[in-house]
Amino acid sequence: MSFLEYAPAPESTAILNLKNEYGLFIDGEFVEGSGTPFATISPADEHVIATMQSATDADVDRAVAAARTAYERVWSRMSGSDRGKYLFRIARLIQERARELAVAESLDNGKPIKESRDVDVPLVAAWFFYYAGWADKLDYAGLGPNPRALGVAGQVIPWNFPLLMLSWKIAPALAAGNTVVLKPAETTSLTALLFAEIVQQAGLPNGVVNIITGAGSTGQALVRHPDVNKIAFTGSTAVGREIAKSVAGTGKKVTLELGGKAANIVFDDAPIDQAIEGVVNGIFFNQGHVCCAGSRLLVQESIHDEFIDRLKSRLSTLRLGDPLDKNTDIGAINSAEQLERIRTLSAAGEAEGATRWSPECELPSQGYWFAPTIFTGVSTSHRIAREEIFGPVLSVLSFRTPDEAIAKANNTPYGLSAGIWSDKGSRILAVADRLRAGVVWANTFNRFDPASPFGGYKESGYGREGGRHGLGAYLAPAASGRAV
Ligand code: TAP
Repeated sequence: MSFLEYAPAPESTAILNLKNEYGLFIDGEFVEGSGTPFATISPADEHVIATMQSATDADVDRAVAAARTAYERVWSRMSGSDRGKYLFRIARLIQERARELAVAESLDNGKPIKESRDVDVPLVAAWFFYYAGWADKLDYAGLGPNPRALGVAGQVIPWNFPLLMLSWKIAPALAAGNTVVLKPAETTSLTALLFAEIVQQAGLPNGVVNIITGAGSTGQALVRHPDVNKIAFTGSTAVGREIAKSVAGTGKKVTLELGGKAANIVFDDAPIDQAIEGVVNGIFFNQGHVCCAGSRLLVQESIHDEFIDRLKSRLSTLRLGDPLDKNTDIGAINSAEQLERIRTLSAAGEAEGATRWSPECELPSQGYWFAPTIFTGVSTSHRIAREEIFGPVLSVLSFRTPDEAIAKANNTPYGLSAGIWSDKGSRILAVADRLRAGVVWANTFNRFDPASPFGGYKESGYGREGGRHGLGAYLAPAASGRAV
């Protein structure tokens, strides 16, 4: 058993130059908020990292006004190629500060440093590079010649990929010529504020990017603000539904990226070693705090027992512990609240008769931790097969035929992603065609590229982020009869 004991690694945080208190970032400056400040803590050991400001309705007004002025006076008048230069500058600064951003992200979120260092931060830079290249090519975004920016974009993001979700929101919005007010999640605001420093370093005109921290009520005030033209939200289906209701009839353009319950389907002709790695990556990457996580394993009956035995052996080699240790595979759960949700749903899995298994491991005594867990003998009616757990918990179901696999995979209110493992290209294409999921991976899982649109069906939301489609979400066709 190779689970590591949690041991702080203070030398890894030496690269950080964190402040004790962070302000709101409005109109190019860090300013005080008028709400009650709150602490952001490390989920690995619950120590306070810094104090954040809480934005009230009046602060939201200030931020939206700054974004409006920047839009009218500067950003909408700037050429696309000049906007692109700013985005390239931001992308390069992200690369220069990559180590620091990765350490801060792991500290604040709890994710393993090898993920923030090798996945999150490189993708953040890639997103800015990609959309920087689009800024002077908007005629090719799919909305006809001379498309217009929408104006001020209000953006609300979750805690699972704090910087990456920020880049998915801010990069296309700015490339398309919008200004933004972004609210990060309450438990993971730190790297958004480090990004605000990068915005200053890049010399971006004041008010083009504003970051307001606070609780859900801050997000609500932003979404409801009458001078916001576009809402981009990533988060839970419950809050997404509330947002859809509150903007109905206002003329605001909305994209919603919500939850998921992806099926990872393994056929008996799959390359088994590769599939085991893909299943592990699919559900245990980022502790399973991934909207497109492969949280339901559908394995063909003829290989079920062998596959589960080998999967268990592989899980026994995973290392859980200090997120800042380079050897860690599974870090901390982001918050006490999320830990409770994972525990509740796992208890429901046992109560409903599924068989629970975790490798032996001692969890650190402080912080929020949950051992990687597999449930076998799961049926489609079980809560753990239907509800998003958003944690390191895999529900295993079996199937006999491709038709049965497709029916089970589609038997969910969500439709964000799916995975297929098979040696036969024709089978992969035939099955992919019948899966109701926005993204289907073949013989891989959790791969992201800024050029590829991402988004879901059904309760997973609507609109696409990434690629040309993601740019189109921040544009409107040229007004007819008007020279633009
Ligand atoms: P939520 O509770 O929905 O929170 C998301 C964001 O919305 C946070 O910044 C939150 O602020 C804010 N918020 C809360 N209530 C609000 C309201 N009434 N109006 C406006 N904003 C509000 O989700 P979460 O727990 O942070 O994230 C987990 C969920 O996000 C999962 O369901 C996951 O599947 C989904 N997710 C989806 C995707 C994609 S791309 N589809 C990607 C990542 C995550 P506070 O943090 O202060 O509560």
